[in-house]
Formats: sequence, structure tokens, C-alpha cells
Amino acid sequence: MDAWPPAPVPILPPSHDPDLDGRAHVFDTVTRGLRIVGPEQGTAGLYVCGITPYDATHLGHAFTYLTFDLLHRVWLDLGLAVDYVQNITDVDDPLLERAAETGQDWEELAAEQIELFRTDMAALRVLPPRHYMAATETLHLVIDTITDLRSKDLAYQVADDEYPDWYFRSASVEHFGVISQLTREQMIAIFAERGGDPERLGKDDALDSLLWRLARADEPAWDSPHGRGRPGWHVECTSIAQRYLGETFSVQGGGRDLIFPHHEMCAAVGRGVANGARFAHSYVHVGMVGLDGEKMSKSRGNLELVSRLRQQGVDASVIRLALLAHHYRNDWEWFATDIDSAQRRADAWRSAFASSHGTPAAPIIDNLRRALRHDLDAPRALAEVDEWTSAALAGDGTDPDAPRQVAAAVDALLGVRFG
Ligand code: 5CA
Ligand code: ZN
Repeated sequence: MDAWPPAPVPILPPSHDPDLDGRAHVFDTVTRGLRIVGPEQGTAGLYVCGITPYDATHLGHAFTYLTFDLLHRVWLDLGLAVDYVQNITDVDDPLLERAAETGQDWEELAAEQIELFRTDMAALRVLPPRHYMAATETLHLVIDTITDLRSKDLAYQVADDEYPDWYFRSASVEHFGVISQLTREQMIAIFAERGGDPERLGKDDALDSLLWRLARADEPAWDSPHGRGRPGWHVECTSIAQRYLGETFSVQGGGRDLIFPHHEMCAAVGRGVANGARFAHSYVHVGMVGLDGEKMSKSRGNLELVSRLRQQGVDASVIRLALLAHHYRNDWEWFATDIDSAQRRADAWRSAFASSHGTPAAPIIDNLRRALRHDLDAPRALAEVDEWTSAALAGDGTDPDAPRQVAAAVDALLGVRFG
């Protein structure tokens, strides 16, 4: 699948601050602490769980992709190459259910929503993945993964005469549970809430996850050596990640709602395939964006859409600034007034970047780097630029190159550039 066009990323001058850390540190869900992510040199591998395309990009999605865009930019600034992979869950229960409810063809619904997402991501200047892979394009990868798991006795058919679907022996894999750190009872409860089927009769274990669902009437299905059917959700992400990033890679990311079951199950399938080798080095999770007191979600219908705000005339750079005002690890709630404060900030920055002089850029660029390398602290980075902006607008500083240099750093590191 084609991703969206990349925004150019200015290359910044190297820092001369000996105290500036030359690595990216991010909170890792497994160790519950900050961890260096990405190699010292070479290529960092990033897999971020993509959309299920049945409703347009809401601010929660945008916040998640923006968070990993910051990591992408930090890595680029550190001189690393970034191999970024993202999937599209374009065949799964929620998408098919939505299409059935509205009478729309599921493929048409998916195509529409993918297009809207791409347009939103491009407008927000989110750097595109190098490999943007839809589930329907990668069936062969899932099929091969299941063949491999079968050969290791990690896959079995459920005892069901009518639909003997294929399942994965999740809990038999070593280290199952290290990401979510939940009790078995908690896992079972959350599994049921988030698309799992712990109650299904005929499974060997309640926590086993679906690999291949055999064809039901009125559901899309594809031929395979495992029978005609369609892929399960978790195995899709594992198969795509391992195909494009190798058995083990730097970071798997997504919203916090994916910690369990999704990322726990992905990691277990990954270890199954890789004979016990770890799947991602680190797992990074983004707080949930809410609206009207609840998590913003398609199923609840309490959405604020990037596209709706843009249609209302809000500049995408202002939406980006409104989102960056929140630290990625916090849950937070969207208020319409967030746009007003972001607009004020954008106006001030724009004026300062257009001024004829300012205080020198090097210290503020160092501080931006410091803030972002230390757990992607976007709010602190914004505060740094605010401070420089106030000084420039007050007429402090005589450096004629500073406004252009600060604007380039804000573009490269924060992805904010005014049209
Ligand atoms: N297709 C799967 C991942 S493989 C999926 O979860 N799709 S999604 O469309 O529901 O979500 C897309 C991404 O946005 C996921 O990383 C999810 O964790 C994140 N996300 C969803 N809702 C929110 C929210 N309210 N706040 C922050 N991130 C969210
Ligand atoms: Zn995923």
C-alpha cells in the first residue's frame, strides 16, 4: 500500500554541548522505566500499530502517530536510519461489523478511510512508514507464520466440528505476560473486552489467540493450506513486523489500549516464530485521549476528527501544536479550547520566526534535543520555543540567523512548519 508523501526534514548542525546525551531514552512498558531505544549507529526498526479503517482519524489516533513521529525525528537527528513499518487492519471484525451495519461494501469503507487517514497524516507532517502494509496484502506472510507455528506445535485447531479455527498457544510461550504484567484473571477479563474469546468452547486455554478464522457465510475469505479463511489480528502485526524488520527490532508502539491483549499476543507469536528470541526490544505506549470524560473511540462515538477540524479551517500545524502540548505518557482529555491556545502559540512562533533577529539558536536547539531525547518530552520542548519566542518578540538578541535556525529546528524535531 502506498503511504503518504514525506515532508522534508531539515538537517540540523551538530551540537557542541558535551553534556547532551547522544541516545534516545523512552519509557519501556516491560521494564517500567526509561530505556535507551535504537542502536548507537545504523538502523532503528520501528513498528507502530496502524488503524482499523472503519472510522476517520480521530485525535487519539493522531496523538499516537505523532508520538512515534517524534521518536522517528529524534532518531534521524541522531544520524540513524529509521526503518518504519505500519500496518492497516483492513480485514477484522469491527470493520466488517461496521460495513454490515451501514450496508457499505467493506473494501470500499476501508479504502475511503485509509485515504482520509493518509491525507490527515500528510497534513500533520507525520513522516510516512517505509512499509505501509495492509492485512489483505500480507496474507501470505500470516499463512507462512501459521505453517511455522504448526510445525512447532504452537498452533492447533479448536475442537469445533463446524468451524475448527486455528489458535495459538499463547500462554505456553516463555515470558508471556511480561508486557502487561497482569494476573491471569485480569488477562481473561481484558481479553474478553478487547476482541478476544476466552469463553470459546474447544480451546485448550482461555488465553489462546485466534490465528486463522475459517470462512463463515458473508465474510471475506482466502484459500490457504490451513483452510479457506481470514487472518487473526495479532498474528497479522507479528508477521508484518518480522518480515520487514527481522525477528527482533527496536520498538513496537501503539496506544496504551494495545498493551493487552494485542502487544502481549504479538510478542508471544513473535517468540514462537523466533524460537524464543525477543520480539521488540522495547514496547512504548501512548496515553489515551478522551473526550467528554471518556476514551475517544469509534465504538463510543465521542470523536473529534482531524479532518473535521481541518474542514473548519484549523491549520494542521495548529492541530499538531495542540497535540504536542500533552506528554505522550499521560491520558488527557480534548477540549475545543485546546485549539485556541495552540493558535496563540502558532501566531507567536510564526511572528518570531519572521523577525530579523533573536537570541542565538544553538542553546535552544540543544534544549529541544535534550527534551525530546529524554522520553519525548514535547511539552518541555514547546516551553523552550515559547521562551525563545518571547525574547525574540521583546526585541532581545541580535543574531540575524537565529529565527531561521530555530524555525528549522522546530521543523526537524517537532515537525511544525507554518505554510
Ligand atoms: N489496527 C489496530 C492496531 S494493529 C488498532 O488498534 N486500530 S485502531 O484504529 O483502533 O487504533 C489505531 C492506533 O491508535 C492504535 O495504536 C491505538 O492504540 C491508537 N488509539 C486508538 N484510540 C486512541 C485514543 N483514544 N488515544 C490514543 N491513541 C489511541
Ligand atoms: Zn497491531
